[in-house]
Amino acid sequence: AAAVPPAQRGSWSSFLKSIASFSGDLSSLTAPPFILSPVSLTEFPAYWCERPEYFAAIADAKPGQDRALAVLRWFISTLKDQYTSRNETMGSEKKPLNPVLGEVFYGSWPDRNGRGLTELLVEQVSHHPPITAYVIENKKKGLKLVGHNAQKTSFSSGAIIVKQIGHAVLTVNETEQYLITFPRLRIDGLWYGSPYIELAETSYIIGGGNITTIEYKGKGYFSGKSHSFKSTTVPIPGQGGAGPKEIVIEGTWHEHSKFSKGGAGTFHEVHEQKEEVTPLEWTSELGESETRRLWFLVAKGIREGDFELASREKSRIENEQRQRRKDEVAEGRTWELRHFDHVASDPIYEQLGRLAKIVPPTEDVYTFKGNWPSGFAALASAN
Ligand code: 0T9
Repeated sequence: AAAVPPAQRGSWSSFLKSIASFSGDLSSLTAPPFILSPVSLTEFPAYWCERPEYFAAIADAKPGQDRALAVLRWFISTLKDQYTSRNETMGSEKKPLNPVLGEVFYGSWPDRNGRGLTELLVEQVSHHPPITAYVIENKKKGLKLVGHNAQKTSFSSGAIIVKQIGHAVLTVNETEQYLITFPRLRIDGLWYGSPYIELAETSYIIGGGNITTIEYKGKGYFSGKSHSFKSTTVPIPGQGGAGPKEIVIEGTWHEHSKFSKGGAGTFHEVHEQKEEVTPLEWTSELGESETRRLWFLVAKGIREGDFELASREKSRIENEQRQRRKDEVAEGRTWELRHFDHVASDPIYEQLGRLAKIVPPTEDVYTFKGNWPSGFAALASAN
């Protein structure tokens, strides 16, 4: 196990044993320090918008096939950041901080070249199991993405298999809706202490008169390359307009993809320039549960190798949470979500999902209350 520091070999192998004999919520297992990331999962939805020009381009595309491809291009443009960026910045995939209930993250990307201000709001809506809900909005372009993510993990021949639960709905001009589902993950390289993600199986983008099915494969399949995908876009029967019946795109999601049917040339080239989110500045309005404020000392401990500080602070946060839950029970209260309402089923998911026979046929949903913190209004007027 080359990447494991000698002093942590014992704890890494017991961590691996506990994963192997465990399925469900991995986030609560204690891992050795070298594999810890100082970033909480509530920051992950920012990956949807690190290339904001592709998000904005959805609004500029012609409704129909052009727009379906613009949605696909934006989606593909996020995958490198979503699934390989920890390897690039920290040397391998790392275990993110496990968000507490009510943890929030707010941020934005500035309006540049007329693309509009992009705003992000994230809330941890469940702790056990971890569920993260988010909204991304570009008001100028009339774009709004609302989604939630959870994971079901299992262990199979040395790898962690992560089934993503949840979905996102992108609304264009308050009328056109696209249902987006997420791929399955396989986390390999565990034995050597250098985990990395490969994507597998299928995810969908359904809406605007088209269905796009994206298949993911690793080394030794379609093209022999890691991080390969093949997408097929077809008109929804009775809803499609003019244009090719079927558009097929093939390539790798972290580098280059091209049309192999219904078009020609490059579809997408992942460039190096990405823009990290600018967090809203800490204010008393955002409160103690703002992720970077909440985890500040834990993150500092992890970054600086002061694991005593990290684990002391982590225990403090966890104990405080346990106490809150006890108090709620004692006082007959339940935790209220700040920005979302939990609804047992989602008619948009059901209606669009049916068109591609996706499973499960229904899912719950977190609808946004529309209450952006006032800090965003200042940003919007500065733009
Ligand atoms: C949604 C993304 C998700 C979250 C992370 C599986 C994982 C938690 C969920 C699916 C984002 O849009 C995309 C990227 C990475 C995913 C994480 C990778 C990961 O390892 C963790 C899990 C919970 C672990 O921390 C497993 C233990 C760890 C030691 C392996 C590195």
